[in-house]
Amino acid sequence: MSGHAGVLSDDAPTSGTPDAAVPTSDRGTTERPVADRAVPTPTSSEVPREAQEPSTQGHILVVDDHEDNIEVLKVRLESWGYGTASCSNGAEALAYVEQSPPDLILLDVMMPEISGIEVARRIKGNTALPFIPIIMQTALDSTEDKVEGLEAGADDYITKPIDFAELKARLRSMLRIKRLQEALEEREKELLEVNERLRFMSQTDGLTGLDNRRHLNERIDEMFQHAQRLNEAFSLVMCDLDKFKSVNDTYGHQAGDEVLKQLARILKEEAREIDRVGRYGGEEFMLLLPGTVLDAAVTFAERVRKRIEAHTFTFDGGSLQRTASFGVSGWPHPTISDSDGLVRTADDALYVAKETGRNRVIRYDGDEFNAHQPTQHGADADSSPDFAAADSGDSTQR
Ligand code: GH3
Ligand code: MG
Ligand code: MG
Repeated sequence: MSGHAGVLSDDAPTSGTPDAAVPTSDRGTTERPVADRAVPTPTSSEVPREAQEPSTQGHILVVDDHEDNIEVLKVRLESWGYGTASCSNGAEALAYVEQSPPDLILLDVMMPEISGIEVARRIKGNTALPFIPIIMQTALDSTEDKVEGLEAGADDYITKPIDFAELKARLRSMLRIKRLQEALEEREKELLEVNERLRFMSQTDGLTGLDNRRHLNERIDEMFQHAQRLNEAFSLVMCDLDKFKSVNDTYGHQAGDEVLKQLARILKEEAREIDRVGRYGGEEFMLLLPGTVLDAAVTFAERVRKRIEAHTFTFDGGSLQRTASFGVSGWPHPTISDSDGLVRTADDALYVAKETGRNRVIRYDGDEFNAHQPTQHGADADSSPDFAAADSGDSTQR
């Protein structure tokens, strides 16, 4: 910073402050516009140092290492209707601002230890703080200070000795900017919230609160790539309620909805935090199990199957029991090279589970699965693919 000795044009204070009390390096604040000061204002002794009366105009923090400068500024600001506070050094100012961010800071450049420029830099660098306009008080001829101050993040400057009419105008202009900035931030916050709500809605199944199909598909791709990158196992479980149509037919759609919600809750409870649980379609659910080998996924599905079998679904006007069928596939597997392959093979396994009697877990490429493949058992190729329609043994219990 450039030297300031004698740079201020108003070295002779008129407020009665003994000259000796004001170092020549940094003084002379506020005294030039004598005419302006003719307006009777409360004397400094009448104004509490931390006048905190709420002000609609704004709360201004005056930072200056000279008590007399602070007093004169505070008296003036309060006479204009602003609330004020003051700090006499940089460290104090930084602590104050973090504690209770003011609406504006009137900041002296020349201060020992932490300069005003450093204070401005730290305040503007603190992203936790709201936008606080900083008006630097600089020496009249110190272009260097002005440039440095503005680069440090100060929003405006005013030269000493301060012209109060100019100060008043600059305060108003800065506070206007602050209000605009706040309105903008508020709008931005609202937009972010709306966006977040929309994102949630676009990814979530409205009935069960689980991931919806679109989100599941995105997650499978991500998780599959992640598994490949780390060469880590990744399994997928498809779960479909058995004979669910008859729930609707017998008890009505609302009862059916309630059953789906309760099933979703069971699946969520059984899954780990890192698993993804979603509703793939009507009464078909998908579970993505990262870091899980096929054997473990089959064990998991079997546990869920038993829990569903033992569960009594309750709804307004009754209760019922239901079973579910499961298809499980896992990567790595020689015939599975992408996420589509993982979904398809789990779906194929689910199909076999339905075909072979429901209320069971079938693993892709396991013995039971292979025993029911058309290529190995030609006759199967002609069997009806619509197992819902080809309903023989209703395995559900009520
Ligand atoms: P399967 O054992 O072969 O799976 O037989 P299913 O009756 O469960 O299967 P199907 O595909 O024949 O019928 C599914 C039923 O699920 C038909 C449809 O009305 C019902 N469903 C799908 N979505 C919803 C929903 O959101 N709420 C309700 N209540 N029912 C639904
Ligand atoms: Mg079903
Ligand atoms: Mg179905």
